[in-house]
Amino acid sequence: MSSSTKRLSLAYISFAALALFIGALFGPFQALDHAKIDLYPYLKFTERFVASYYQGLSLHGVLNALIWTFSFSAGFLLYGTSVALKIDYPKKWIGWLSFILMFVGVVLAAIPMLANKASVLYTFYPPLQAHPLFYIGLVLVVISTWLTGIAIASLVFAWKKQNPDSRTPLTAYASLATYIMWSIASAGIAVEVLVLIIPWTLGLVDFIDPQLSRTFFWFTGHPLVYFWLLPAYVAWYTLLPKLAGGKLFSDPLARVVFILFIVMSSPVGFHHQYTDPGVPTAWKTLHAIFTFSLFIPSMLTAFNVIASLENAGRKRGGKGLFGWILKLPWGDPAVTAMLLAGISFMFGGIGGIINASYNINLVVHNTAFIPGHFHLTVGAAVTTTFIGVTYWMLPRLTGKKLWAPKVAVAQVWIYTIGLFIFSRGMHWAGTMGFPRRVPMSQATYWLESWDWPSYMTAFGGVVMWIGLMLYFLVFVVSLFGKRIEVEDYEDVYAVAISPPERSPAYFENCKVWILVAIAFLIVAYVPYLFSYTMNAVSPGFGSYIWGG
Ligand code: HAS
Ligand code: CU1
Repeated sequence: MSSSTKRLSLAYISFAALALFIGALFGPFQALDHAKIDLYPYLKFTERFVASYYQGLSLHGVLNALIWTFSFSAGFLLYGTSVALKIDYPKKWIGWLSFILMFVGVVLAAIPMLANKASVLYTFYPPLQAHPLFYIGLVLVVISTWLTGIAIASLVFAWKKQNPDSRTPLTAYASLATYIMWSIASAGIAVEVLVLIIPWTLGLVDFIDPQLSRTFFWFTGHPLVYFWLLPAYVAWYTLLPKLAGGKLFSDPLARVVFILFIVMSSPVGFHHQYTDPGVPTAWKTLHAIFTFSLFIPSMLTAFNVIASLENAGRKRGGKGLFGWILKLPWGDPAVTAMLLAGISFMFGGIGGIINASYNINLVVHNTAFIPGHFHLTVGAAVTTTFIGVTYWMLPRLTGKKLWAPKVAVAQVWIYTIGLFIFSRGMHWAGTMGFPRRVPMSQATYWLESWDWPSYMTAFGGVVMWIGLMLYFLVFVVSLFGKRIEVEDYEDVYAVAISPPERSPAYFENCKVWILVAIAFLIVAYVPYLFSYTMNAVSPGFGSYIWGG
């Protein structure tokens, strides 16, 4: 593997970690605010940097939820695919162009955010309006993800040319599936930003349709969470069983999961809009049903990955119903991170079922329950896995030994324990009506029953931050560590008990799955969008187009 390939992946994961570092600085501010402790005034370094709750929350959301995840996935999946296929990038310039676009996009978006001109949160719901640079920056970031998808596809197709009759190795297969899913899903946000928002912020049109914007946003916004999750699944399926000392239970079943995500990730956006006016109940119900079908690939993953871990634990001498769990290599920071990520996701997934239930959603929507849910999912399942992947990948990219693996193990535990306390507080408060997206230190109302959960949220949030800071410490010190020998194309991935050859040949044909995905999207959105633009409820788009 050329050193340029490794440099690209190292650039991506370092940039990701930097985004996480800056974004996470605001975490304790948010968490403490929930206990009515407002530290934002202390951040007013200059006249221009007017720190506010919403500015902090926007930086936190954009940098952690979008940039850390996108940039890390690119670095991990490009490298992972290249190792799995044992070939170098055929088109390196695409990878580098993609990185440059990501970098420039983040800088452009950061300028208005730091100037408090884009405090619109990571969901940027109109009619909240940010400076145009913010949206233009995000467009570049999304284009960068598409280019990464092209780079991965070009790797896979180059390999396929040489191996026309073989099954694509699972890591490469799943990485490509991740980017295919995302390329289809991101069409919604492309329409929202390019057609609706940018012309409006540039003053070319003087209206915006909030309802329609939200629909396009959530068209992408739900599959977005799988764009965060699937790279973590790649690690759970292909790295974790091997690192734990066992085999993957079933390779074909893993492929089924990624196919289901291509097909079903997108037609579900209305589960974020159950309470919105203007979307008929029938459409919300349809999306609720589709959402429930989306549990299947994650339940299959739980089954497949836990069966693989059991295989590993028993090989290591584990006995009894649960004894094998203790025998897993808990001293390896990469393994511990992924195990704790998986355990977190069991709870995060249960929360997802609650959110997705149309009627119960009315209890939790817009409450702290939702950030409780997404810190268990993107904050734990995804982030902790990426942290574990860093501990595995960093020495391979740099040729330097990982510094202090014991500190790394402690880091993962501290972060997870903090996150559990934080998230328990958020869920608990949420069920008692504690609002989300509200600076509670400024609120003129407070229920006594919120006291304890908000202390838990504040305390847990600070512990999480300490855990993350240890991650950056291990990361940075490792860059200056002792040189070690690394093999370029060593066999790092798990062998499967049920091998890839058992999967049917049509699993290899991504065109079919893309078409099925588009068909589902047409059913889920086109009739609704047609009738909505004819009879828009919020003034704007429909009346403008149709003159009604
Ligand atoms: Fe969600 C809101 C429904 C998964 C993230 N979600 C959000 C928001 C975010 C988010 C960020 O239906 C807030 C957006 C905003 O700002 O408004 N979510 C779901 C459902 C799932 C789900 C049905 N969410 C995720 C994932 C996320 C994420 C993944 C990020 C990565 N979510 C919702 C709904 C809302 C929502 C509504 C809107 C709420 C509202 O009212 O606003 C499902 O995909 C979950 C399926 C998961 C499972 C769990 C399987 C368990 C596994 C673990 C195996 C264990 C292992 C470890 C391997 C069924 C795979 C073993 C270890 C040993 C030691 C043995
Ligand atoms: Cu969702």
